[in-house]
Amino acid sequence: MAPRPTPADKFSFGLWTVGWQARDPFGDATRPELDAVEAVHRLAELGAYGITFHDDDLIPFGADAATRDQHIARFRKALDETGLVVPMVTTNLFTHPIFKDGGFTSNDRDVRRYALRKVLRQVDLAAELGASTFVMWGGREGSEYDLAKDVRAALDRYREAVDLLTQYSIDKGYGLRFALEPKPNEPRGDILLPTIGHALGFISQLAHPELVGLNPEVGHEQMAGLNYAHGIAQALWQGKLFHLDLNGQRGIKYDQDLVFGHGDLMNAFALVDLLENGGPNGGPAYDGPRHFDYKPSRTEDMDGVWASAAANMSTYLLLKERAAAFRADPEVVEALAASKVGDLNTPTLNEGEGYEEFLADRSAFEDVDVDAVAERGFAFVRLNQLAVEHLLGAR
Ligand code: 3MF
Ligand code: MG
Ligand code: MG
Repeated sequence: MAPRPTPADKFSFGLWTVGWQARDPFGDATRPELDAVEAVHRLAELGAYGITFHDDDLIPFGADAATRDQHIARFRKALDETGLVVPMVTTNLFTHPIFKDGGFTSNDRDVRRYALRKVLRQVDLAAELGASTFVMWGGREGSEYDLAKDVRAALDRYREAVDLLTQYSIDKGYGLRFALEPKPNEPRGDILLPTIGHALGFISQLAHPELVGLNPEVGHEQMAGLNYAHGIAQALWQGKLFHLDLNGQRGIKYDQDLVFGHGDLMNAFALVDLLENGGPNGGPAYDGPRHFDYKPSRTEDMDGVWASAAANMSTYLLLKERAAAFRADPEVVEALAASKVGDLNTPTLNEGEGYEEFLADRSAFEDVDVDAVAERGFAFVRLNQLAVEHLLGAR
């Protein structure tokens, strides 16, 4: 039996996920429009705790002030009725044709100024709804043609935008944290800040790096052939895992946005183990929302939409259960020790040891029996097979 989620599990969904009508570059919508109020109620019934949205998901682009207020009021009412919260908010700088060459980094200065104003308005709404994280996915910030984009100038403009936003949040007392979402390509041929590593490097150049972190997405890293669990581990190590987008992806191809776990299941297992058991003393390493950014496949009707939303949560909970069983299994404990996994926490140098003492230690180099040490096996395969057996419910 799949476990049932509760708000304590902190599952959240983008309004654009269950609301996706399944229009793709080759085909029309296969599903009707979904009212935001219904999305809030259905997600709450399924056991989610939060909902997130782009401005244009809730309020049609270009709506006048009165229409905008109405949409926000209806949404707020639904939140109040259900207890669902809005932990994260984001801006759409990719759908409208004005953003065809990007928002913050368009070659057209008028577009850049417009984009920044659109985001500032959404920052106000984020604060109004009590969000703590503001995500920025620069889907159109990039190019198809190398000579058409001065990447260094584009990064200057990107920084200028992020610096303005952090200053605005500080001055207004909003207390928001900004999370950049890397993606290598799609819809642009090449997107700026393509991976977790690029985004971390960019953050170090900002005026308020402490307020800017990451919102890494499973599929986006895997589209670049990268290991998502490793990327998340580095983001955690640098104190930059502000939020995350969970979904599934099968290899290096277009952004599939499958249900979480419906891609690389072993990596999803390692990820959940890291998030839930990778903290100090074996507790959670991350306590933010478990946010799903997936697309109910184009083949699904509305029942399939809600079944797929539930599938994300139950897959996560099943993996959490399996990871707990894995950690509690004495044979796993023994295998982890045999593989010296915990030994990596021991500093390489002795306490107080500098390079002089180190160079004087013959046992570290001159007296090492290199052949004997090289013969030691690590038994990683045995450990991984135990993980597979737990994942398959054989233990
Ligand atoms: C695209 C995405 C985006 C971002 C969203 C949040 C439409 O591949 O992942 O979803 O997650 O814009 O900022
Ligand atoms: Mg995606
Ligand atoms: Mg995403």
